[in-house]
Amino acid sequence: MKKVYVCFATDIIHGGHIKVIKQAAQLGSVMIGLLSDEAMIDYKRMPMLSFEERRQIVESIKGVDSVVLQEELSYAKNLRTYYPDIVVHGNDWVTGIQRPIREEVIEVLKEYGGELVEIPYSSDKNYKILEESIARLAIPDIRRGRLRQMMNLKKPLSILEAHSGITGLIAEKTIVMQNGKTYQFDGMWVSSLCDSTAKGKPDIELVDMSSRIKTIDDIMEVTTKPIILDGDTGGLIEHFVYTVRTLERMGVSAVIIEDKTGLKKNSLFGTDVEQTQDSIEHFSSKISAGKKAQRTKEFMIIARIESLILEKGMDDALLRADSYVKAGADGIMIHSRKKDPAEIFEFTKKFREKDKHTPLVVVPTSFNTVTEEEFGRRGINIVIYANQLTRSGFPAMQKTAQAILENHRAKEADDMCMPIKEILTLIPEEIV
Ligand code: SPV
Ligand code: MG
Repeated sequence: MKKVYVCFATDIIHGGHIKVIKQAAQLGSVMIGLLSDEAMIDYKRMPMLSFEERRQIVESIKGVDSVVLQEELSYAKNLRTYYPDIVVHGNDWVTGIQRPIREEVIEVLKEYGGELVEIPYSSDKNYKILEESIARLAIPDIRRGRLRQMMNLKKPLSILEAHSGITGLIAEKTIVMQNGKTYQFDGMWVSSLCDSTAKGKPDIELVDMSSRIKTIDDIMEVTTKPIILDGDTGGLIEHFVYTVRTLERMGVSAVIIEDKTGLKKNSLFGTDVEQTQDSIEHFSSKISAGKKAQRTKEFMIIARIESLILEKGMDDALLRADSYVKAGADGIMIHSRKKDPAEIFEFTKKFREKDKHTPLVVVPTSFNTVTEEEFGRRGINIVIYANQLTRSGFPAMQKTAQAILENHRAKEADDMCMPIKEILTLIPEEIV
C-alpha cells in the first residue's frame, strides 16, 4: 500500500475537498497534513475552528487514514519525516503565492523518489461563495474577539498602522513567503499620529473622536482583521466611557490610552516639549470607569505608560504597570523613544517576574532593530508598527509632486507611479 500525503489548509470542508480525498484514497493510504493554527493565521486568516476541532473533523472523513500536524506551509519537514510515496494537490498552485511551495515539494520528493500527483482544482462557484463567507469575520461581534483569540495562538502578534481604506487593505492583504513560511499582519493600529497627519493636522487630540470613528469605519468597511485604536489620553473620564461603548459596538478589539493629561503631544517628542503625566490615581479611575462601562467580554482597554518617555524612571513605570493592572487594564503598553532597547527589555523582564500573563505591547519605532522573534521570546505579546506606511507614502507623493513641477509635465513622474491599468483594477468591483 502506497503512502499518500495531502495538506489541508482549511476549516471549511466542501465537496471539492472530499473529491481530493477520494482520489487520493484510490492511490493508497491517505495521511492528511493539517496546517497548525499559527500557520493558518500566517497563510490565510485566523481559522474559525481550532486545530483540535479541525483534526477531529478531518479524521472522521471516509478515506482518511491518519492526520498529522503540518507546522508550516512548507511540506519539507513532514515529507522528510513520513516519506510519503505520493503527494496529492489541486493544480491551482502552479501559479500564485503557493508556487515556491510546489517547487520545494518537487525537490524534496526527488530526494527519495516520491511522486507528485496534481488533480484538477474544482472551480465550483458555490465553493468560492463558501470560502468567501469568511467575510463574516468582519461582523463586529466576531471581529472584536479575534485579538484575544489570536493572542492565545501566536506570540507576538504583528500589527500595522492604517489610516484609510487603502492602507487598511495593505495591512489586510500583504503576504510574504519566506523559507516555506508565510507572513501576514495580524491586525491594524489606527494611530493618532497617522490619522492626524492624513488630515494635515498635528497629533494633539485635535482630530476629534467622531472623525477618528469615521477613519475606523472606512477601514472596517474593506477589511476583516482586528483593530486596535490609539485612543490618545482617552479624554475626560465622562467621555471615555461613551467611547468604550462606541468602539465595542463597532467591533474594535482594543483601545490603548496613555497616562498623560492636558495638551497631549506625540510621545516621540519626549521631553523636548511640555507634556504632563497623569497621576496614578486619576488614570486608574479612568481605566476602571472604562472597564465598568464595557458591555462585551472581549473588548480590551490597554494602559500605555509614558514614564520612560518622560524620564520618570523604571520604578515609576513598574509601579504604574502594577497599579493599572489592578485597576482592570487588560494589557500594558510600555513606550520608549530610545534607539537602544535596553530599557524596554529591563521593564519587560521585571514586569514578567511578577506578572506572567497580562499582555505586553510595544511600539518599536525607535528601537527598530529588535526582531519580532526576540520580542516574543522576551515576553511581548503585541508589536505595533505605528507609522511606517505614512512615513514611506508621504515622501513618495512629495517626490512625484516635485517631479511634475520641475518638468512641467507628468512623463518624468510616470516611473514612480503605478501603471494606470493596475490602479484601475487594484480594487475589485464585487463586494467580498
Ligand atoms: C501613534 O502612532 O500615534 C502613537 C505611537 O501614539 S507614537 O507615535 O510613538 O507616540
Ligand atoms: Mg498616538
